[in-house]
Amino acid sequence: MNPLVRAIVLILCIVMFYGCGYGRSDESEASPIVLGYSQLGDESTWRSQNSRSIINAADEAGIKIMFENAMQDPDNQIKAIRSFIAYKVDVIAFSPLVETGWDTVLGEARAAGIPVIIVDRMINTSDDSLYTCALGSDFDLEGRRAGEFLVREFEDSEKPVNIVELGGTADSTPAIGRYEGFRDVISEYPRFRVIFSEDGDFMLSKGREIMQQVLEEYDATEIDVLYSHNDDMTFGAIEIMRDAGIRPGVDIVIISVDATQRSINYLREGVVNYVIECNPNSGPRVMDLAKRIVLGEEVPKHLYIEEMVFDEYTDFDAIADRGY
Ligand code: GZL
Repeated sequence: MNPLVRAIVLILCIVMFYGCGYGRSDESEASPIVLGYSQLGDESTWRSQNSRSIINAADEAGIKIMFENAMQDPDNQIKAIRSFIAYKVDVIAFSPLVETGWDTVLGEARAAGIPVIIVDRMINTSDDSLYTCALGSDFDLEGRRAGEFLVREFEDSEKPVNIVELGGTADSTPAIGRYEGFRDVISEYPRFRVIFSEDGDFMLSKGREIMQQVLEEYDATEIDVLYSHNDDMTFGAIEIMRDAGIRPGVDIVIISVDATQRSINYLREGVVNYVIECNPNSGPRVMDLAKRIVLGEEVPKHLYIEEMVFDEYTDFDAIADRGY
C-alpha cells in the first residue's frame, strides 16, 4: 500500500477508535465489556438485594463484572477503584458510602480515560466532570413523604408530637436527604418535635441498641412517633419495643423507609404505619448505562429511580412479593 495512503488509513482508524468516546465502535464485535463495581457494604436487607440486582444484571447483559465489597470502609472503595484503573476496565461504577473524599481517585479514573457511573448514593463534588452519570433515589422526596404522612396522621389534634429518629450513616446521601426532606415539611408545624435523633448506620443491631438507649432516657408515653431511615433499623427497634411491652404501630406510630417484604407484612398487620419505597433493583439500568457509555453514547448526567409509598389503605393483594 502506498505509504501516504497507509498513513491516512492509520489516522482514520485512530480517529474512529477514540472519536466515539470510550474506545468501543461496535459492542457486538468486541470482547465483553469489563465493569469494575465497588459496593459499599452488606449492612442491610436492601443492600444485599442491591448487590444481587447488580451481579445478576451484569450476567444477563453479558458484561464481565469485577465486584468488590468494601464492607462499610470508604478506603476499601478507593483501593477497589484504583485496582479497576490498573486493570484498565472499560467502565467503573460504585455506590459511595459517604458523599465526600472521592475527587482524587475519580480524577485518576478520568486521567485513565475510564468513565464512572455513580449508583444509589451520591458524591459531593464541585467537579461533575469526575463522573459520566449518576443513577439513584430522590432521598429528599423520601424524607418529605415521611413528613407529609405525619401531617396527615396528626391533622385532627393540636397536641405536641414527639418524634424519635433513627438516622442512616452520617454523611451518606440517604441519611442527609431523609433528614432534611423530613424537616422541610415538619418545620412548618412547631408541635412536631424531634426529641432524639441518632445515626444507626442502617443496621438492625444499631436500631436495637439506639431504641434501648431511647427507652432509658424517655418514658414510652413521651414518644409518639418513630421515624426510621431504613427497615432494618426499624426491625431492631420493634424488637426492643415489644420487649418493653410497647405495641409498635399502636402506642408509637412508625414510619420506615425501603419497603422490604417484612416491612410490608408489618404494615399489613398494623405494626408499622407508613412505608416509603427505596428501590434496590437498579442493576438492569446500570448495565444499560454502562453499555451506552462504552459505545460512546451521550447519557443524562442524573437519573432517578421511580419509587412509591405504602400505607394502611394499600391494596396488599395487588403488591407482588418484594423478593427481599
Ligand atoms: C438507599 C440506600 C440505603 C438503604 C439502606 O439508597 O443507600 O442504604 O435505605 C441501605 O437500607 O443500607
